[in-house]
Amino acid sequence: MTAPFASAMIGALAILIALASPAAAHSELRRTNPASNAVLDASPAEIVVEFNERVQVTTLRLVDSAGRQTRLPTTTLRAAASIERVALTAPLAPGRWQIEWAAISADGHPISGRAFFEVRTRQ
Ligand SMILES: [Cu+2]
Repeated sequence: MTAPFASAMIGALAILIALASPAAAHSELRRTNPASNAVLDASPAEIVVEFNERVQVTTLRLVDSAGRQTRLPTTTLRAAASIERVALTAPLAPGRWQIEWAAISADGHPISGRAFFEVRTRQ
């Protein structure tokens, strides 16, 4: 094999490998707080979504069991960060809650997800 041919082969291989794994470039959710499926004895003080790299969170909201939505202010839209943390100004009522989030991945793609948790009624 000649040297130019060998380097052309390596180049073609690199392109094939890059094409084979486009989804690997998406940013990924690391955790939420409260964690998905958490059952809490009291309202959380804050809502946190954390990613494996810097993203821009475009939507962050809480949905109660009746479907009422509360939009939370995000700070990573202007300066991308791996963590979005929003302190709650009022305690959450007992019941089932959902965290809905959407973000622009570091590679420019939209990503979104949801996490469910429950605040238990005090005994
Ligand atoms: Cu992507």
